[in-house]
Amino acid sequence: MVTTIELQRSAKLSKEVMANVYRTMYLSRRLDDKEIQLKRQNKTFFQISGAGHEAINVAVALHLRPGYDWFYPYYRDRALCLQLGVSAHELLLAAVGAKDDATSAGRQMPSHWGYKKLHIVSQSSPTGTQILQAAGAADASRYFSAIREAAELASSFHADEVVYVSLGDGATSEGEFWESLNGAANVKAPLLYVVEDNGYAISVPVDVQTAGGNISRLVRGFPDLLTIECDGTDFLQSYEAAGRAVEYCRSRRGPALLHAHVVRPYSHSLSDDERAYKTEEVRREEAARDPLARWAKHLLDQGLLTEKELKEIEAGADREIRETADRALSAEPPARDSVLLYLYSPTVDPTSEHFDHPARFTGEPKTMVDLINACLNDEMARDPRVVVFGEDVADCGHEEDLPRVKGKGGVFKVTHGLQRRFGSARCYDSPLGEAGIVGRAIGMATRGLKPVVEIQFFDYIWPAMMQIRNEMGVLRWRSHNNFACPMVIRVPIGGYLAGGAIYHSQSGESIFTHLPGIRVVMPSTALDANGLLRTAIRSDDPVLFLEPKHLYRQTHNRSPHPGPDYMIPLGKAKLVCEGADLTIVTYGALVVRSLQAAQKLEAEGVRTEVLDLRSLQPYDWELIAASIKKTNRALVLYEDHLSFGYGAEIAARIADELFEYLDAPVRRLAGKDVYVPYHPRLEEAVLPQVGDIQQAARELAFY
Ligand SMILES: Cc1ncc(C[n+]2csc(CCOP(=O)(O)OP(=O)(O)O)c2C)c(N)n1
Repeated sequence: MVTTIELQRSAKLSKEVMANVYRTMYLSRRLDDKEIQLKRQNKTFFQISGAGHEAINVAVALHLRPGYDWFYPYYRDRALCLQLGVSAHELLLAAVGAKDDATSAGRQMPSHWGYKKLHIVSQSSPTGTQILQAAGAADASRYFSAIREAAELASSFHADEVVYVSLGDGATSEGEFWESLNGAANVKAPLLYVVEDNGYAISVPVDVQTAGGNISRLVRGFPDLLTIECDGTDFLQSYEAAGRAVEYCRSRRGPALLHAHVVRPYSHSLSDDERAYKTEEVRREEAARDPLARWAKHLLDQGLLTEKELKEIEAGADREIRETADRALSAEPPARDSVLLYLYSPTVDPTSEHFDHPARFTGEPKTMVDLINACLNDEMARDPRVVVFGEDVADCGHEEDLPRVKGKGGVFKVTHGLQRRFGSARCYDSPLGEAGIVGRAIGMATRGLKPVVEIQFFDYIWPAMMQIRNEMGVLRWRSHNNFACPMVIRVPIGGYLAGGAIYHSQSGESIFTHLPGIRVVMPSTALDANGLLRTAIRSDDPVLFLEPKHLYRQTHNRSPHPGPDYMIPLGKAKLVCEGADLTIVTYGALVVRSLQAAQKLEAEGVRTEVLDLRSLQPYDWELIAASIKKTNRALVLYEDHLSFGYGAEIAARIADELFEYLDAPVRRLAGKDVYVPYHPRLEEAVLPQVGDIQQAARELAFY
C-alpha cells in the first residue's frame, strides 16, 4: 500500500504539555552543551549530540508508552529518552561512565541508550544493527499474539504494543535497513521506523548517500508500509505525523516509516568540524531551522507562553543540570575488577551438573539428523517460547498445501515436520538473509523467546557476522546484565563431502571461539548432538551450535533416542579411546578418523588416546591436562586451516601449562592453508586423512 499523508495542523495540546515539550527540548540541548564542556575539560571521554533532533524526538515520544512499547533509539535520541522518563542525572552518569550508570556501568560510550524499566533496549555503535533487532522485537509481539502460552511467560506483552526504531539518513544505506523493511512489511510487523534525516552522514550529503536523495520516496513500494515525510524541526507537524504513524502500527495495519527532516547544528561529534565540508550558506540555512528556537518562537508568537515563563523554564532546567552535573562528577567509578562480570548468565551455568542428565534410551539407533530433529521436537513441545526459523526450514511455505506435500524441513531435513506439528507461527521460512535471521532472533530473544535459528551452511554465516560479533556476544556484557539474548544458531559446517568445494565445506570455528560472550559447540555423534543441543536451548547464553554435516547420516555415530531430558553440560570432553603413548585432542569430523587411525596404530604397538572436545568454548582443559600428564605427548587435530586455527590455542596452552610433562613438542595436524576444492582428489589433499593422522601420531610417539 502506498500511503502518503497530507498533514494538517490539527493537533490539540494543552498549554502545560506545550510548555513541557519546550522544557524537554531545552533540557536536552543544554545537556549536550554541558557534556561538551565536560569533555573539553577532560572530565568525560566522548560526546555526541542530539542537537537539532529534539522536536521529532519529543513528538514521537509523546505518542509512545515507556515500559509498554519497546525502543531501539539511535544515538541522537537524547530528547526522546528524556521524554520517555530518563533523567538528566542518568544521562550524565553515562557521560562520566559511573558505576551506577544504568546503561552499562561505564562500559559503553554515552548516548548508547539502555534503560530496562522503560524498555529502551541497550544500543551499540554500528549504525544498522538495531534495525533488525527491532524487527525481531516486533516479531516477538506477533508471536506472543499467536502463541498465548508464550505470552503468559513473557515479562511484558500488550496486544497493541509498538516497537520504535530510529536511524539516520546514512544508516538507511545499510543492508540491515532493507532486510528489516522486507521482513517487517511482509508480516505487517508493528514496527515504527523514524528516519531522522539531518542531510549528512558525518560529511556525506544525503543526495550522495541515497539514490534520488530522499529515502521515503524510495521505500514507498513496500506493501503495507505507511510512509510519512515531515519537517522534523517543526514540533506540531512532527507531533501530528508521529501520531498517525504510531496509530497505524498500534492498530496492526503494518509497519510505518516516518521520514523526518532535521538539522545537526553541532557537527557530527566533538571530533568533527562541519566547516570542513559545509559552506557558510548551508550552515546559515540550517541554523534558521533550529527546532528549539522555532518552538520557542511559536510559543511566544501564539501567546502560549510569556517571555518570563519561557525564561523560568530555562532557568529550572539549567539549575537541574548544574546540580546533577556536580553529583555525576563525584559519582563512584566502576571497579576495575568488575570488568569480567556478565559475559555470560550469572544465574544459569550450562557447565554445571544441573545440565548433566542421564539418558533413558528407547527405540532403534538413529542418525545425527534424526536426533537433532528429535531434540527440537522435544524442546518445542516442552517450551512454547522455542521458535525455529531460517532459510527453507519450514515444511511448506504455503501452509495450505501442507496436506498435499511431503514437506521440506531444511536442506538437510533437520527441521522436518516441525511446522506440521507445531504450526507456522513456531517454525517458518525466513527471507534469504543471514543478518536478518540472526538480528531478528536477537530481538526476539531479548523479549524472552528462545529462537533456535538455522544458518543453512557455515559458508554463508558471514553476512550475520556483524550481528554475531557486535550484538549477540556483547549484549549482556555491554548492558551490565540488563539485557540478554539467549538463543541458538545451528549451523551445518565442514567438508569431507567429496564435491562440497569452496562454498559448502568451510570450517572457521576459531573465528567464533575468539569472541567473548558466545558458547561454541561441535558434536561428533548423534547422541552428543542431542544432549548438547538440549543444553544449548535450555541455557541462558547465546550458543553457536556447529553440526559437522558430513556426520549427519553416518551409521557409525548413530544412537537410540536418549529421552526428552537428556543433557550434556558444556565444557565436558569425552575420552573416546584410551591409550598411554600419546593424546590426540580433536573434535567434529576428525573424531572418527582419529579412532580409525588409533586402531591402525594399535597394530604397530602405538597406544593412542583420543579426546573429543565436543564443546569448543568453553572447553575441557581438565581432561586435556589429565590425559597429557599421562601420555606426555600431544597431537592437536582439526579440520580448519592450520594457521591461526582453533588448535593453535589448545597447542599453545599445552606448551605453556604442561611443559614439564611433555616428552615431545606439541604437534598440530590440520587442514592446509588453502580452500577446500571440488574434486575429491583435491579435497583429500587439503583435509587431514586417516593416513595423515597415523603418520603424525607415529612420528610423535617415536620422537
Ligand atoms: C556500521 C558502521 N559503519 C560506520 C560507522 C561510523 N559512523 C558512525 S556515525 C556515522 C554516520 C551516520 O550517519 P547517519 O546515519 O546519517 O546519522 P547522523 O549521525 O547523521 O545522525 C558513521 C559512518 C558506524 N558507527 N557503524
